[in-house]
Amino acid sequence: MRPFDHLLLLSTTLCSVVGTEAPRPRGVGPEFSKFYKATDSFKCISNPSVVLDIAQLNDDFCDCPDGSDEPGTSACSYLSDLSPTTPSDVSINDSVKTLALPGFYCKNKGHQPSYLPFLSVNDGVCDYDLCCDGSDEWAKVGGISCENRCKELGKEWRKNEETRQKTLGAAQKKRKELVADAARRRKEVEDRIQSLKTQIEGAEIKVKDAQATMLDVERQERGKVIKGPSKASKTGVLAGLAKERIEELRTSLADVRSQRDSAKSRLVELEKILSTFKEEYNPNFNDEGVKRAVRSWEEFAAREKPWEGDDAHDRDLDEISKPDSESGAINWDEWEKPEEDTDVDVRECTADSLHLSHKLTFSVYKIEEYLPGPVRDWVDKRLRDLRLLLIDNGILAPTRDSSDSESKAVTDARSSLQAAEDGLNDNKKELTRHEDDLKKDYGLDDVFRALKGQCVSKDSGEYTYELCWMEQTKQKPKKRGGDTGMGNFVRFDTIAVDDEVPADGKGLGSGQRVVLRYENGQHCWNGPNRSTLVVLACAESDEIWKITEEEKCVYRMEVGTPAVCSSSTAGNPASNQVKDEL
Ligand code: MAN
Repeated sequence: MRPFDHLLLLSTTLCSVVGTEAPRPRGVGPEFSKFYKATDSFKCISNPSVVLDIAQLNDDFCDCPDGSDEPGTSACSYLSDLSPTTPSDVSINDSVKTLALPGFYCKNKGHQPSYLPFLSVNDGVCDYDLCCDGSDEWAKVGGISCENRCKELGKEWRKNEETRQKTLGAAQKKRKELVADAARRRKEVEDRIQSLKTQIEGAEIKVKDAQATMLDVERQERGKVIKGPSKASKTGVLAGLAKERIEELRTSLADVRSQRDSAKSRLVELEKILSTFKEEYNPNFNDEGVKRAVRSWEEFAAREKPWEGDDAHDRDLDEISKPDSESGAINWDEWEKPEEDTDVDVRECTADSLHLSHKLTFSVYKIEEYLPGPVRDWVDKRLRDLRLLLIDNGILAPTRDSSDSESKAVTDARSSLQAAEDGLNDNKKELTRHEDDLKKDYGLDDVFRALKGQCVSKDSGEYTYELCWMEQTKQKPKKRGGDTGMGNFVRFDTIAVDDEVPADGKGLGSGQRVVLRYENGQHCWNGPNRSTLVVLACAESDEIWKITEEEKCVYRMEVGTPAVCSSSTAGNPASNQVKDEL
């Protein structure tokens, strides 16, 4: 416990009274002086029916069931609800045995007044942390004498207090900035929601329009008359034929080359045989046939140069023999792909498309050519409408593209519709995300909205630990290996703590503290999913003070942050902010 901390309030409210009060019995604090005004008798505070002689006050014998007759001794220090009933209690119905006084009152002039537990009164120990004036050892038990150290301790305390107040001031200022930042962010989300709602309205209209266009284009498409392959599709057909032809030639070339190569090796071999024959035959034998053969060979050898390959030509042949997809010489796909269908002249609508038995051309419509432009357009439109009407009523079969593939107009309409629907869905998803975000608990005054996603880390042992506000906690090995998730933020909570605060102020202190619970982290071998309890205390800046693994894979971080430096609204999980911080 930090000495004096809980007495700050007491000191401010009592100091003014102290000067005007009549002398009080030893150990009585100013707020209880009213019970000790009588000069001849004393009524126990919680049991006023018990009236004692004034001499029984502070006589080191516990007479009152609530111990109020011994404010300056330890005689009643044993009292509690569980204390056995004493002979003096017997007559009292419902006697209150809980101590009526908070402890032995130390005036601590020059410092802060304080109450010391009765058990420490005259125990032979100077309790300077609570009783700097040494008044607790007034009986000088064992010859002990506690000097008054209030001047020195009070000075030190005031100095520290000043620093703490400054730090607290700075921390509270930072919190205000965080709250303002959080409000800005909330406003941004709210504004975004508004604009998304407008965007969604627009996107819905776009989708409707795209749907209507799609239906219309499809309908128009059904009503289209095909008059045979267009110029563009003729190119495609030609490209297909050319591709086939080239493939044939390429295969033949490869065959011819392999035949040539085999003939070449046979020729080389035969030339070798003949030249050996010429070297080795016996000219002294008068064999006319042999001589003729040698002569012919000599003539052949003189006339024909030995076979020499042409490497460059062969390389060219290699290149030509490669498929076009590999050599990139011609991109057949580009040529074969049908280009945009040109619209079709209804006047040349054939009987095929009308499902009539005879091949009949409506060349009669060419009469329009004699009409003026606007009239011709009007007639054209009427003809189209008539055709659609016939199709819609099942009188005429809808026209199919000869390849049965979708026309560019339909593809375009379909992609526009898809794009409009995608845009609408994206907007809706984003809207839901922002609306959910606004409903989310970001702590008192929404303050953690400003910190969301920011991370703080600290080295501890073989790991660096990381805390990302409202997101996740991680354990990162310093040497090698991946990060380990120690939990994802789930909610705020509060817990009671009772810790010493070190001289640097980086500790939780005592009281209710806001905590962030991070759960469902990486699974622990032979254990639970990792989780982290992040306990917060007020500090000037975000800092992880301490990390412990309380049990296997259950971690606790003690963290300082300005976000919890003041309190106002009650009821919010994060509203139990620190009142006795710093
Ligand atoms: C790792 C770390 C430790 C944890 C063990 C459990 O070494 O995450 O914190 O205790 O795994 O196996």
